[in-house]
Amino acid sequence: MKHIRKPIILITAVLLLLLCGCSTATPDNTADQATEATASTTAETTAQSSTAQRHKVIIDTDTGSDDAAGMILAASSDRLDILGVTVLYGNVPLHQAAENSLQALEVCNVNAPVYIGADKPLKKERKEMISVHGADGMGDQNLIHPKHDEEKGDAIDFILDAIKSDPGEVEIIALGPLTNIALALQKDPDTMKLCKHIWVMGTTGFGAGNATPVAEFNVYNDAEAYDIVLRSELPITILGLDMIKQEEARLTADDISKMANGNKKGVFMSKAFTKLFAFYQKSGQNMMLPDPMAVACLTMPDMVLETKSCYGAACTDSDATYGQVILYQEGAVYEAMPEIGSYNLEIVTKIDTKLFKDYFMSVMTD
Ligand SMILES: [Ca+2]
Repeated sequence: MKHIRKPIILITAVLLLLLCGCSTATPDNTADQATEATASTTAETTAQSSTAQRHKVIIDTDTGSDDAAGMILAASSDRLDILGVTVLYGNVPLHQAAENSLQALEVCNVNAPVYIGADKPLKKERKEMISVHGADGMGDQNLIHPKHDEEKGDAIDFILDAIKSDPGEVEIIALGPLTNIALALQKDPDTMKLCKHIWVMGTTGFGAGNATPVAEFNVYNDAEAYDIVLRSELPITILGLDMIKQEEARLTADDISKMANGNKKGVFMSKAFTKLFAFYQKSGQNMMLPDPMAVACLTMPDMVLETKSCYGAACTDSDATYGQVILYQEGAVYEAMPEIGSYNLEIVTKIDTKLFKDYFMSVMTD
């Protein structure tokens, strides 16, 4: 029976992915093409197309230094409109994460509201850990005291209101645990169905973990939240650790020194990376840039050379595998493949690492 079922699963998956517009690294292609087909003049087509290419995003983040660098890429890009930033626990205490976000925005002269979200995982007890980014998440350099304050409102309400007021247009870039997004899904699943796309830095990809041998830090912080988001059927693209670990994509001592002599953003980040870079150097490694690479999937889409459709499930019920995300790849043969019917995520499987690094450095130095 399984040999008969597989083509049906594949056809269903392809149809679903086409409907969701998430079969490639640039998920709004389908929407763009549809928009262009209805335009009556070339001028209208061009205008609509360039508008469609700007992503309206909410950045959901646990702002430590690499999140801040990702926000700087986002705030420096003419491809994105940042509607707001929602913070949650993870790297640093909540209000510190908000302040770090305001710092990153201020360095780019971008004013976007910053909202406070979840202070703990859905079910798991939260353990305070010493951040590898420094106690303040930004290298303990006393960098900037931002002019603006965090907003009074709640992050979950902000996410839902933003999606409600622009249905089908708002995308979320998730750079921390997925607790805020899971809470929004629990509070108002119908509104969340109108979220255009979720871009996620998380999971091990097809490689090893960093929280445990099988789990990546963001998933390990709240695997229950990942489970809810993966089951939501929202279009999701995930960038995993395997892509980020590639040597050519890492920051070297030479890069840090170029940033220190670069522009305002480079000087700021070279200082903010002090503790994180030292942490890597202690074990003789260059520094990974997880959150900047996740943001660059939108701001430098040419860097994404390949994605694969997968069915992903987060492990929530075992100490040993807690936070592992099991990925069933489209086209692979699994003797005990569950009857999934569709693939629920796209995962990035090939990055032009040189293009990414050149792009990152150009934002910090040009
Ligand atoms: Ca993060």
